[in-house]
Amino acid sequence: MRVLVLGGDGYLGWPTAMHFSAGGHEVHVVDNYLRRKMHSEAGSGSLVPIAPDLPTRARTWHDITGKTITVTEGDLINWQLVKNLFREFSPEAIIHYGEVPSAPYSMMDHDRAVLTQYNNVISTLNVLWAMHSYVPRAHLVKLGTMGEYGTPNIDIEEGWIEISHNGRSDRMLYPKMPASLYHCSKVHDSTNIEFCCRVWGLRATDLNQGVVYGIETEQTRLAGGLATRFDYDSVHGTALNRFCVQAVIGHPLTPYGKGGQTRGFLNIVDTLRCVELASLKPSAPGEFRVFNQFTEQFSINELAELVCRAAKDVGIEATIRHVDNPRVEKEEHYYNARHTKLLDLGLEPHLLSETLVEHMLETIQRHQNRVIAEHIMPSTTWRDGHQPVPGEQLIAGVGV
Ligand code: NAD
Ligand code: USQ
Repeated sequence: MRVLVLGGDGYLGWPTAMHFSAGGHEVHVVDNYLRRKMHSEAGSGSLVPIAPDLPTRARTWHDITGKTITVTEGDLINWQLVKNLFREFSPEAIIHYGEVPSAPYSMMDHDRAVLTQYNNVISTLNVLWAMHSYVPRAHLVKLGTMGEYGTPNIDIEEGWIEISHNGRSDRMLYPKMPASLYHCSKVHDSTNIEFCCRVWGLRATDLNQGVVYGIETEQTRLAGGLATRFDYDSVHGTALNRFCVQAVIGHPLTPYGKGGQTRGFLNIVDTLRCVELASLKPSAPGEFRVFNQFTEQFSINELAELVCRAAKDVGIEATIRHVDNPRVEKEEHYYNARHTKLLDLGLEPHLLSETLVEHMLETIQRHQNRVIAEHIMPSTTWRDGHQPVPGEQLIAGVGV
Protein backbone atom coordinates (compact mmCIF):
# COMPACT_ATOMS: atom_id res chain seq x y z
CA MET A 1 0.00 0.00 0.00
CA ARG A 2 1.21 3.55 -0.74
CA VAL A 3 0.97 5.36 2.60
CA LEU A 4 1.32 9.11 2.98
CA VAL A 5 2.18 10.15 6.54
CA LEU A 6 1.42 13.84 7.10
CA GLY A 7 3.24 15.28 10.12
CA GLY A 8 5.82 12.50 9.76
CA ASP A 9 8.45 14.25 11.87
CA GLY A 10 6.26 14.32 14.99
CA TYR A 11 6.03 12.28 18.19
CA LEU A 12 3.56 9.88 16.57
CA GLY A 13 4.27 10.49 12.89
CA TRP A 14 7.88 9.30 12.76
CA PRO A 15 7.26 5.97 14.57
CA THR A 16 4.18 5.47 12.37
CA ALA A 17 6.22 5.96 9.20
CA MET A 18 8.78 3.37 10.35
CA HIS A 19 6.00 0.97 11.43
CA PHE A 20 4.38 1.02 7.97
CA SER A 21 7.76 0.82 6.23
CA ALA A 22 8.72 -2.19 8.38
CA GLY A 23 5.42 -3.78 7.35
CA GLY A 24 6.43 -3.62 3.69
CA HIS A 25 4.43 -0.55 2.64
CA GLU A 26 5.67 2.26 0.42
CA VAL A 27 5.89 5.28 2.74
CA HIS A 28 6.22 8.99 2.03
CA VAL A 29 6.42 11.52 4.91
CA VAL A 30 5.66 15.24 4.92
CA ASP A 31 6.48 17.81 7.59
CA ASN A 32 7.29 21.52 7.82
CA TYR A 33 8.99 21.21 11.26
CA LEU A 34 6.39 23.47 12.86
CA ARG A 35 6.66 21.46 16.06
CA ARG A 36 10.43 21.93 16.24
CA LYS A 37 10.01 25.68 15.57
CA MET A 38 7.47 26.03 18.39
CA HIS A 39 9.98 24.48 20.79
CA SER A 40 12.93 26.54 19.65
CA GLU A 41 10.87 29.69 20.07
CA ALA A 42 9.89 28.68 23.60
CA GLY A 43 13.37 27.46 24.58
CA SER A 44 12.00 23.97 25.32
CA GLY A 45 12.78 20.69 23.60
CA SER A 46 12.58 16.92 23.49
CA LEU A 47 14.02 15.10 26.50
CA VAL A 48 15.29 12.33 24.23
CA PRO A 49 17.75 13.63 21.59
CA ILE A 50 16.35 13.29 18.07
CA ALA A 51 17.94 13.45 14.61
CA PRO A 52 18.03 16.98 13.13
CA ASP A 53 15.60 16.45 10.25
CA LEU A 54 13.61 13.92 8.22
CA PRO A 55 16.24 13.21 5.54
CA THR A 56 18.69 12.24 8.30
CA ARG A 57 16.07 10.04 9.95
CA ALA A 58 15.22 8.38 6.62
CA ARG A 59 18.94 7.76 5.89
CA THR A 60 19.43 6.07 9.26
CA TRP A 61 16.33 3.96 8.66
CA HIS A 62 17.69 2.91 5.27
CA ASP A 63 21.17 2.13 6.69
CA ILE A 64 19.69 -0.09 9.39
CA THR A 65 16.86 -1.84 7.58
CA GLY A 66 17.58 -1.39 3.86
CA LYS A 67 14.08 0.10 3.53
CA THR A 68 13.24 3.47 2.01
CA ILE A 69 11.06 6.25 3.40
CA THR A 70 10.78 9.21 1.02
CA VAL A 71 10.47 12.76 2.34
CA THR A 72 8.89 16.11 1.52
CA GLU A 73 9.92 19.02 3.75
CA GLY A 74 6.97 21.35 3.23
CA ASP A 75 3.82 22.98 4.51
CA LEU A 76 0.37 21.40 4.12
CA ILE A 77 -1.05 24.92 4.02
CA ASN A 78 0.66 25.31 0.63
CA TRP A 79 -2.03 24.15 -1.82
CA GLN A 80 0.38 23.85 -4.75
CA LEU A 81 2.62 21.58 -2.70
CA VAL A 82 -0.31 19.44 -1.56
CA LYS A 83 -1.65 19.14 -5.12
CA ASN A 84 1.74 18.02 -6.48
CA LEU A 85 2.19 15.59 -3.63
CA PHE A 86 -1.14 13.84 -4.19
CA ARG A 87 -0.74 13.81 -7.97
CA GLU A 88 2.77 12.38 -7.88
CA PHE A 89 2.64 9.95 -4.92
CA SER A 90 -0.99 8.92 -5.51
CA PRO A 91 -1.51 7.60 -1.96
CA GLU A 92 -3.90 4.77 -1.15
CA ALA A 93 -3.92 5.65 2.56
CA ILE A 94 -3.32 9.08 4.05
CA ILE A 95 -2.41 9.16 7.75
CA HIS A 96 -2.96 12.75 8.80
CA TYR A 97 -1.10 13.80 11.97
CA GLY A 98 0.09 17.15 10.54
CA GLU A 99 -1.51 19.62 12.92
CA VAL A 100 -0.70 21.68 15.99
CA PRO A 101 -1.54 19.22 18.80
CA SER A 102 -1.40 21.38 21.92
CA ALA A 103 -4.36 22.68 23.93
CA PRO A 104 -2.25 25.13 26.01
CA TYR A 105 -0.51 26.49 22.88
CA SER A 106 -3.90 27.35 21.39
CA MET A 107 -4.85 29.26 24.55
CA MET A 108 -1.63 31.32 24.87
CA ASP A 109 -2.68 34.38 22.92
CA HIS A 110 -4.65 35.55 19.89
CA ASP A 111 -1.90 34.77 17.36
CA ARG A 112 -1.34 31.23 18.54
CA ALA A 113 -5.06 30.50 18.64
CA VAL A 114 -5.34 31.74 15.04
CA LEU A 115 -2.24 29.81 14.00
CA THR A 116 -3.65 26.61 15.51
CA GLN A 117 -7.06 26.87 13.89
CA TYR A 118 -5.80 28.14 10.52
CA ASN A 119 -3.05 25.53 10.33
CA ASN A 120 -5.24 22.64 11.36
CA VAL A 121 -8.45 23.42 9.51
CA ILE A 122 -6.86 24.60 6.25
CA SER A 123 -4.29 21.80 6.07
CA THR A 124 -7.12 19.28 6.36
CA LEU A 125 -9.24 21.16 3.83
CA ASN A 126 -6.29 21.02 1.40
CA VAL A 127 -6.01 17.28 1.96
CA LEU A 128 -9.75 16.80 1.30
CA TRP A 129 -9.64 18.80 -1.95
CA ALA A 130 -6.51 16.93 -3.08
CA MET A 131 -8.23 13.60 -2.40
CA HIS A 132 -11.33 14.72 -4.29
CA SER A 133 -9.24 15.95 -7.24
CA TYR A 134 -6.62 13.20 -7.59
CA VAL A 135 -7.27 10.12 -5.42
CA PRO A 136 -11.02 9.88 -4.74
CA ARG A 137 -10.75 6.18 -3.81
CA ALA A 138 -8.00 6.74 -1.21
CA HIS A 139 -8.73 6.44 2.50
CA LEU A 140 -8.09 9.28 4.94
CA VAL A 141 -7.10 8.23 8.45
CA LYS A 142 -7.33 11.45 10.39
CA LEU A 143 -6.19 12.00 13.94
CA GLY A 144 -8.98 13.60 15.92
CA THR A 145 -9.22 13.66 19.68
CA MET A 146 -11.41 12.46 22.54
CA GLY A 147 -11.34 16.09 23.76
CA GLU A 148 -13.77 16.94 20.94
CA TYR A 149 -16.56 15.41 23.05
CA GLY A 150 -15.58 17.06 26.34
CA THR A 151 -16.99 15.46 29.48
CA PRO A 152 -20.78 15.19 29.01
CA ASN A 153 -22.91 13.71 31.77
CA ILE A 154 -23.99 10.87 29.45
CA ASP A 155 -22.14 7.96 27.82
CA ILE A 156 -19.91 8.97 24.87
CA GLU A 157 -20.55 6.98 21.68
CA GLU A 158 -18.10 6.43 18.81
CA GLY A 159 -18.80 9.50 16.71
CA TRP A 160 -22.48 8.93 15.96
CA ILE A 161 -25.59 8.75 18.16
CA GLU A 162 -29.25 7.81 17.57
CA ILE A 163 -31.36 10.72 18.79
CA SER A 164 -35.13 10.73 19.31
CA HIS A 165 -36.70 14.16 19.50
CA ASN A 166 -40.39 15.07 19.55
CA GLY A 167 -41.34 11.61 18.36
CA ARG A 168 -38.86 11.42 15.44
CA SER A 169 -35.37 9.92 15.38
CA ASP A 170 -32.18 10.17 13.33
CA ARG A 171 -28.52 9.13 13.41
CA MET A 172 -26.52 12.29 14.10
CA LEU A 173 -22.91 13.21 14.81
CA TYR A 174 -22.38 12.97 18.58
CA PRO A 175 -22.64 16.46 20.20
CA LYS A 176 -19.31 18.14 20.90
CA MET A 177 -18.14 20.28 23.81
CA PRO A 178 -14.44 20.79 23.05
CA ALA A 179 -11.88 21.39 25.77
CA SER A 180 -9.74 24.17 24.18
CA LEU A 181 -9.42 26.18 20.97
CA TYR A 182 -7.11 23.40 19.75
CA HIS A 183 -9.82 20.83 20.44
CA CYS A 184 -12.29 23.12 18.61
CA SER A 185 -10.03 22.91 15.52
CA LYS A 186 -10.49 19.13 15.55
CA VAL A 187 -14.28 19.54 15.71
CA HIS A 188 -14.13 21.86 12.70
CA ASP A 189 -12.03 19.22 10.87
CA SER A 190 -14.55 16.50 11.69
CA THR A 191 -17.38 18.62 10.31
CA ASN A 192 -15.48 19.23 7.05
CA ILE A 193 -14.48 15.59 6.66
CA GLU A 194 -18.00 14.26 7.25
CA PHE A 195 -19.34 16.76 4.72
CA CYS A 196 -16.80 15.70 2.06
CA CYS A 197 -17.60 12.02 2.61
CA ARG A 198 -21.33 12.70 2.32
CA VAL A 199 -21.09 14.96 -0.74
CA TRP A 200 -18.05 13.68 -2.67
CA GLY A 201 -18.14 10.04 -1.58
CA LEU A 202 -14.69 10.19 0.02
CA ARG A 203 -13.69 7.52 2.55
CA ALA A 204 -12.44 8.63 5.97
CA THR A 205 -11.83 7.35 9.46
CA ASP A 206 -11.67 9.95 12.23
CA LEU A 207 -9.64 8.53 15.10
CA ASN A 208 -10.73 10.30 18.25
CA GLN A 209 -7.60 9.52 20.16
CA GLY A 210 -7.07 9.81 23.91
CA VAL A 211 -3.88 10.98 25.60
CA VAL A 212 -0.81 9.05 24.40
CA TYR A 213 2.07 7.99 26.65
CA GLY A 214 5.33 6.16 26.06
CA ILE A 215 8.81 6.71 24.68
CA GLU A 216 9.65 3.71 22.55
CA THR A 217 8.32 1.50 19.79
CA GLU A 218 9.80 -1.59 18.17
CA GLN A 219 11.47 0.56 15.51
CA THR A 220 12.66 3.51 17.63
CA ARG A 221 14.58 1.00 19.76
CA LEU A 222 16.73 -0.05 16.78
CA ALA A 223 19.07 2.99 16.99
CA GLY A 224 19.46 6.33 18.77
CA GLY A 225 19.04 8.07 15.42
CA LEU A 226 15.54 6.59 15.10
CA ALA A 227 14.26 7.88 18.46
CA THR A 228 11.05 9.88 18.50
CA ARG A 229 10.61 13.12 20.42
CA PHE A 230 9.48 13.02 24.06
CA ASP A 231 8.21 16.22 25.66
CA TYR A 232 7.50 17.07 29.26
CA ASP A 233 6.98 20.86 29.16
CA SER A 234 3.63 22.34 30.20
CA VAL A 235 2.71 23.28 26.62
CA HIS A 236 3.46 20.07 24.72
CA GLY A 237 4.04 17.35 27.31
CA THR A 238 1.05 15.10 28.05
CA ALA A 239 0.05 14.10 31.57
CA LEU A 240 1.70 10.73 32.15
CA ASN A 241 4.89 11.64 30.25
CA ARG A 242 5.15 14.80 32.37
CA PHE A 243 4.55 12.97 35.65
CA CYS A 244 7.33 10.48 34.86
CA VAL A 245 9.84 13.27 34.17
CA GLN A 246 8.73 15.15 37.28
CA ALA A 247 9.29 12.04 39.40
CA VAL A 248 12.82 11.55 38.04
CA ILE A 249 13.98 15.14 38.64
CA GLY A 250 12.44 15.33 42.12
CA HIS A 251 9.70 17.79 41.15
CA PRO A 252 6.33 17.16 42.82
CA LEU A 253 3.82 15.65 40.41
CA THR A 254 1.33 18.30 39.23
CA PRO A 255 -2.33 17.20 39.05
CA TYR A 256 -4.29 20.32 38.13
CA GLY A 257 -7.03 21.24 40.59
CA LYS A 258 -8.76 18.30 42.30
CA GLY A 259 -7.26 15.81 39.82
CA GLY A 260 -10.54 13.98 39.29
CA GLN A 261 -10.39 14.78 35.55
CA THR A 262 -10.82 11.47 33.75
CA ARG A 263 -9.51 10.82 30.25
CA GLY A 264 -8.86 7.92 27.88
CA PHE A 265 -5.19 6.90 27.55
CA LEU A 266 -3.16 4.64 25.28
CA ASN A 267 0.40 3.49 24.74
CA ILE A 268 2.21 4.90 21.69
CA VAL A 269 2.63 1.31 20.48
CA ASP A 270 -1.15 0.97 20.32
CA THR A 271 -1.45 4.24 18.37
CA LEU A 272 0.63 2.65 15.60
CA ARG A 273 -1.44 -0.52 15.62
CA CYS A 274 -4.77 1.37 15.60
CA VAL A 275 -3.72 3.48 12.64
CA GLU A 276 -2.55 0.35 10.85
CA LEU A 277 -5.82 -1.51 11.55
CA ALA A 278 -7.87 1.43 10.32
CA SER A 279 -5.77 1.65 7.13
CA LEU A 280 -5.90 -2.06 6.35
CA LYS A 281 -9.72 -2.10 6.70
CA PRO A 282 -10.79 1.20 5.13
CA SER A 283 -14.23 2.71 5.42
CA ALA A 284 -16.60 2.40 2.46
CA PRO A 285 -16.87 5.14 -0.19
CA GLY A 286 -18.95 7.95 1.29
CA GLU A 287 -18.56 6.62 4.83
CA PHE A 288 -17.37 8.90 7.64
CA ARG A 289 -16.27 6.33 10.21
CA VAL A 290 -15.32 7.33 13.75
CA PHE A 291 -13.34 5.25 16.24
CA ASN A 292 -12.62 6.27 19.82
CA GLN A 293 -8.94 5.41 20.07
CA PHE A 294 -7.88 4.69 23.63
CA THR A 295 -7.49 1.54 25.69
CA GLU A 296 -8.14 2.56 29.31
CA GLN A 297 -9.53 5.47 31.24
CA PHE A 298 -7.95 6.94 34.37
CA SER A 299 -8.35 9.99 36.54
CA ILE A 300 -5.32 12.25 36.79
CA ASN A 301 -5.02 11.37 40.50
CA GLU A 302 -4.91 7.66 39.63
CA LEU A 303 -2.10 8.32 37.15
CA ALA A 304 -0.11 10.35 39.67
CA GLU A 305 -0.48 7.62 42.28
CA LEU A 306 0.58 4.93 39.81
CA VAL A 307 3.71 6.90 38.91
CA CYS A 308 4.56 7.32 42.62
CA ARG A 309 4.26 3.55 43.21
CA ALA A 310 6.41 2.71 40.18
CA ALA A 311 8.97 5.34 41.18
CA LYS A 312 9.26 3.78 44.65
CA ASP A 313 10.13 0.44 43.04
CA VAL A 314 13.12 2.03 41.28
CA GLY A 315 14.26 3.88 44.42
CA ILE A 316 12.66 7.29 43.77
CA GLU A 317 10.49 8.97 46.47
CA ALA A 318 8.03 10.90 44.31
CA THR A 319 5.55 13.35 45.84
CA ILE A 320 2.28 14.89 44.58
CA ARG A 321 1.35 18.58 44.89
CA HIS A 322 -1.93 19.73 43.37
CA VAL A 323 -1.59 23.06 41.57
CA ASP A 324 -4.27 25.61 40.73
CA ASN A 325 -5.92 24.41 37.55
CA PRO A 326 -4.76 26.59 34.64
CA ARG A 327 -7.61 25.20 32.49
CA VAL A 328 -11.34 25.61 32.61
CA GLU A 329 -12.54 22.01 32.88
CA LYS A 330 -14.60 19.80 35.19
CA GLU A 331 -12.41 18.34 37.93
CA GLU A 332 -14.98 15.73 39.01
CA HIS A 333 -17.36 14.29 36.45
CA TYR A 334 -19.04 11.27 34.91
CA TYR A 335 -16.98 9.67 32.11
CA ASN A 336 -17.87 6.57 30.17
CA ALA A 337 -16.68 6.52 26.57
CA ARG A 338 -17.33 3.57 24.27
CA HIS A 339 -14.19 2.23 22.57
CA THR A 340 -14.97 -1.14 21.06
CA LYS A 341 -14.60 -0.65 17.32
CA LEU A 342 -10.80 -0.94 17.21
CA LEU A 343 -10.97 -3.98 19.50
CA ASP A 344 -13.44 -5.49 17.01
CA LEU A 345 -10.86 -4.92 14.25
CA GLY A 346 -8.28 -6.88 16.26
CA LEU A 347 -6.51 -4.41 18.55
CA GLU A 348 -4.74 -6.17 21.44
CA PRO A 349 -4.07 -3.36 23.92
CA HIS A 350 -0.78 -2.84 25.76
CA LEU A 351 -2.22 -1.75 29.09
CA LEU A 352 -0.56 0.64 31.50
CA SER A 353 1.41 -1.13 34.20
CA GLU A 354 3.88 -0.18 36.90
CA THR A 355 6.52 -2.19 35.01
CA LEU A 356 6.05 -0.05 31.92
CA VAL A 357 6.24 3.14 33.98
CA GLU A 358 9.41 1.82 35.67
CA HIS A 359 10.94 1.30 32.24
CA MET A 360 9.96 4.84 31.22
CA LEU A 361 11.53 6.19 34.42
CA GLU A 362 14.79 4.38 33.68
CA THR A 363 14.91 5.78 30.13
CA ILE A 364 14.19 9.27 31.46
CA GLN A 365 16.96 8.90 34.05
CA ARG A 366 19.47 8.41 31.20
CA HIS A 367 18.55 11.84 29.80
CA GLN A 368 17.62 13.72 32.95
CA ASN A 369 20.45 16.26 32.54
CA ARG A 370 18.53 17.62 29.51
CA VAL A 371 15.43 18.58 31.53
CA ILE A 372 14.75 22.34 31.60
CA ALA A 373 12.96 22.75 34.91
CA GLU A 374 11.51 26.21 34.06
CA HIS A 375 9.17 24.53 31.58
CA ILE A 376 7.53 22.17 34.07
CA MET A 377 4.97 24.43 35.75
CA PRO A 378 2.02 25.61 33.63
CA SER A 379 2.62 29.01 32.03
CA THR A 380 -0.71 29.42 30.21
CA THR A 381 -4.15 29.70 31.74
CA TRP A 382 -7.42 29.37 29.84
CA ARG A 383 -8.69 32.70 31.19
CA ASP A 384 -5.55 34.89 31.23
CA GLY A 385 -3.28 33.53 28.50
CA HIS A 386 0.48 33.16 28.72
CA GLN A 387 3.12 34.25 31.24
CA PRO A 388 6.58 34.18 29.58
CA VAL A 389 9.03 31.53 30.74
CA PRO A 390 12.74 32.47 31.14
CA GLY A 391 14.53 31.89 27.84
CA GLU A 392 11.39 32.22 25.74
CA GLN A 393 11.52 34.46 22.65
CA LEU A 394 7.95 34.61 21.47
CA ILE A 395 7.65 36.54 18.26
CA ALA A 396 4.86 39.11 18.00
CA GLY A 397 2.58 38.72 14.98
CA VAL A 398 2.13 35.22 13.67
CA GLY A 399 3.31 32.72 16.25
CA VAL A 400 6.18 30.98 14.53
P1 NAD B 1 3.47 16.45 16.88
O1 NAD B 1 3.41 17.93 16.98
O2 NAD B 1 4.67 15.78 17.43
O3 NAD B 1 3.25 15.99 15.36
C1 NAD B 1 2.60 16.78 14.40
C2 NAD B 1 3.58 17.03 13.26
O4 NAD B 1 2.89 17.73 12.23
C3 NAD B 1 4.76 17.91 13.69
O5 NAD B 1 5.98 17.30 13.36
C4 NAD B 1 4.55 19.21 12.93
O6 NAD B 1 5.75 19.85 12.56
C5 NAD B 1 3.73 18.75 11.72
N1 NAD B 1 2.90 19.80 11.15
C6 NAD B 1 2.02 20.61 11.77
N2 NAD B 1 1.47 21.46 10.90
C7 NAD B 1 1.98 21.16 9.69
C8 NAD B 1 1.80 21.70 8.38
N3 NAD B 1 1.00 22.74 8.17
N4 NAD B 1 2.49 21.15 7.36
C9 NAD B 1 3.33 20.12 7.56
N5 NAD B 1 3.55 19.57 8.78
C10 NAD B 1 2.88 20.09 9.84
O7 NAD B 1 2.15 15.89 17.60
P2 NAD B 1 1.76 14.38 17.96
O8 NAD B 1 1.69 14.26 19.45
O9 NAD B 1 2.60 13.42 17.19
O10 NAD B 1 0.27 14.33 17.43
C11 NAD B 1 -0.01 13.93 16.09
C12 NAD B 1 -1.50 14.09 15.83
O11 NAD B 1 -2.25 13.29 16.73
C13 NAD B 1 -2.00 15.52 16.00
O12 NAD B 1 -2.95 15.79 15.01
C14 NAD B 1 -2.64 15.50 17.37
O13 NAD B 1 -3.66 16.46 17.45
C15 NAD B 1 -3.18 14.08 17.44
N6 NAD B 1 -3.30 13.56 18.81
C16 NAD B 1 -2.19 13.44 19.61
C17 NAD B 1 -2.32 12.92 20.90
C18 NAD B 1 -1.15 12.79 21.84
O14 NAD B 1 -1.38 12.49 23.03
N7 NAD B 1 0.08 12.95 21.39
C19 NAD B 1 -3.59 12.51 21.35
C20 NAD B 1 -4.70 12.67 20.50
C21 NAD B 1 -4.54 13.17 19.22
N1 USQ C 1 -3.12 17.60 33.54
C1 USQ C 1 -2.78 17.72 34.88
N2 USQ C 1 -1.48 17.98 35.18
C2 USQ C 1 -0.51 18.13 34.24
C3 USQ C 1 -0.87 17.99 32.87
C4 USQ C 1 -2.18 17.75 32.57
O1 USQ C 1 -3.63 17.59 35.76
O2 USQ C 1 0.65 18.39 34.60
C5 USQ C 1 -4.52 17.31 33.18
C6 USQ C 1 -5.18 18.36 32.29
O3 USQ C 1 -5.72 19.41 33.06
C7 USQ C 1 -6.22 17.53 31.55
C8 USQ C 1 -5.57 16.15 31.45
O4 USQ C 1 -4.52 16.12 32.41
O5 USQ C 1 -7.36 17.40 32.34
C9 USQ C 1 -4.99 15.84 30.09
O6 USQ C 1 -4.06 16.87 29.76
P1 USQ C 1 -2.84 16.59 28.76
O7 USQ C 1 -2.00 17.81 28.75
O8 USQ C 1 -2.20 15.29 29.06
O9 USQ C 1 -3.62 16.37 27.40
P2 USQ C 1 -4.48 17.35 26.52
O10 USQ C 1 -4.19 18.76 26.75
O11 USQ C 1 -5.90 16.92 26.65
O12 USQ C 1 -3.94 17.01 25.07
C10 USQ C 1 -3.33 15.76 24.74
C11 USQ C 1 -2.60 15.95 23.41
C12 USQ C 1 -3.63 16.34 22.35
C13 USQ C 1 -4.74 15.31 22.32
C14 USQ C 1 -5.36 15.09 23.70
C15 USQ C 1 -6.27 13.89 23.74
O13 USQ C 1 -1.61 16.96 23.54
O14 USQ C 1 -2.97 16.40 21.09
O15 USQ C 1 -5.74 15.75 21.45
O16 USQ C 1 -4.31 14.77 24.63
S1 USQ C 1 -7.68 14.16 24.79
O17 USQ C 1 -7.21 14.63 26.07
O18 USQ C 1 -8.37 12.93 24.87
O19 USQ C 1 -8.45 15.20 24.13
